[in-house]
Amino acid sequence: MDKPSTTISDLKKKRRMNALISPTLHEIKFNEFVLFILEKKMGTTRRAFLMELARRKGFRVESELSDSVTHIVAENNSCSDVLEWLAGQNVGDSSRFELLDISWLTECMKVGKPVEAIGKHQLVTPSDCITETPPLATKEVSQYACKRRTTLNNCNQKFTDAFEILAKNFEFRENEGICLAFMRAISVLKCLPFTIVRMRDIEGVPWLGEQVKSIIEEIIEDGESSRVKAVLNDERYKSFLLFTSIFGVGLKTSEKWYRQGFRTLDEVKADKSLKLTKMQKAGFLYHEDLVSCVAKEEADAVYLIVKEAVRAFLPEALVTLTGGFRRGKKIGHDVDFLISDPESGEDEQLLPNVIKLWEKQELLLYYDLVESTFEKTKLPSRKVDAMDHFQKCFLILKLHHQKVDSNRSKPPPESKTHEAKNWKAIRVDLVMCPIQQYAYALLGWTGSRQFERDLRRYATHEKKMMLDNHALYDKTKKIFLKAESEEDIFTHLGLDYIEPWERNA
Ligand code: DCT
Ligand code: MG
Repeated sequence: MDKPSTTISDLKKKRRMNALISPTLHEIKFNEFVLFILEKKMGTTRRAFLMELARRKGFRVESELSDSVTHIVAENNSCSDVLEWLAGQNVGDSSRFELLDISWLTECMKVGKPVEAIGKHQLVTPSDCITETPPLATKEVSQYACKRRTTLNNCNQKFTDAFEILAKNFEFRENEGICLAFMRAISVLKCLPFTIVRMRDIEGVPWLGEQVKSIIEEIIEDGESSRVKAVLNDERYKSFLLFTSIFGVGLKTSEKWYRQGFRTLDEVKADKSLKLTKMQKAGFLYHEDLVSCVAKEEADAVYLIVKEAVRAFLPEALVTLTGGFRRGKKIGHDVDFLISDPESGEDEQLLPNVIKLWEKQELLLYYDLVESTFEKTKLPSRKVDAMDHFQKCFLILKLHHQKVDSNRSKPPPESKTHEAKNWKAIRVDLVMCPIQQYAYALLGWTGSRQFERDLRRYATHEKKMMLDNHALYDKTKKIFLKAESEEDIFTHLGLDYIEPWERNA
């Protein structure tokens, strides 16, 4: 029998759908994104729902694949699926579109604004991540992160995300050994220029033990790891994740609160008998801002504020953005700066002066000034994770929206009716170092942590040298090696120079 022609109920459904799809008048808040949501493998109803939701949140969403579309969002489609579909759409050069997975849109909807599209959100084109045969003999992958080039283009995010969760869980259980094993696996997987699709691909890759391999195998076969799933449901893991998200709360405090029976932040907040440190009080007060990551645009705005304040006292001072942002990251949990003055050499008064200035300008929400304990003759620390001895200040700064790039500076919509909060709290680290130590401090504060750990391990085990954020000591010659630039330090160590954006190990 033929399929019956369109019924009344079909027509009604279609009308309902059209009503949903046709753009209702919502204010467009994020002009830099023009979205198109792919119906293929998603279905009309879900697509209509998502389009409406995104429009309500202030996104511009096109019903048709018009010339203005910048981002295509797809669900359950691989990059090749989308490219194949685009090929049939007669849209010319399809490389102008950013192809994103639905997980990106979901995250945007959660926070009510665009989040940065990172590796896991991107439908990576096959040319970026080769899936056929590994292009390099994996035996050539060094055991040292400082001998590998690791950009932000992570072809194995599916695996590294899983291991990040497992590593964190062992960190929460204070099992450093297994935690480090997972961190090393994450680090080495991030440098592979191909996506692992079969176990043969990782033959000879260092740091992938039996445990790690069995998890990789499970993810290849089932798309997920049962161990990761169990951790995500684990009560201790969930509570520790919440507690440690508070600035000033580490493992010790989390353990204490967990033992006291707390499981949520509201439960902690409700207990008025708890003694919180000054840092934790600030942590709770600005929690919402501090957990919403710092965007590059915000980091750039903070840079201008820091530079202006520093130069008010030391006009010749060097102010350098370090940490993840120097490695090219588009988001971070804080903004790190290294300050040095070629003129005065050392100026212990600079940070106190900057603090006073910001207090006067009402920009300072919290600060902790740590005095220098640096001694020029001291040998570099043997500890891989030792803190350095420079004078530094950990602070929370008030960043006014108007200081950030105009697109992002729009206050949230409720500001029209309420007294608006027109700023965001941002975690900032300032480190002051003598100019002679500048190259070492810069290398140390640029990270990543795993890169730094391996630089020190390499210096110790391969070169009989000792490296930290202040100096490099040659144990055979019994001399400190001077360096004017990071390149000098790599040369002293006999390493090829690795650019900051290749240190995302
Ligand atoms: N660092 C280090 N050892 C530590 C702490 C920090 O080598 N124990 C270095 C590495 C990175 C740099 O200092 C800045 O530290 P973070 O801000 O914690 O790291 P990040 O890479 O900037 O990451 P995020 O984007 O989360 O701020
Ligand atoms: Mg940082």
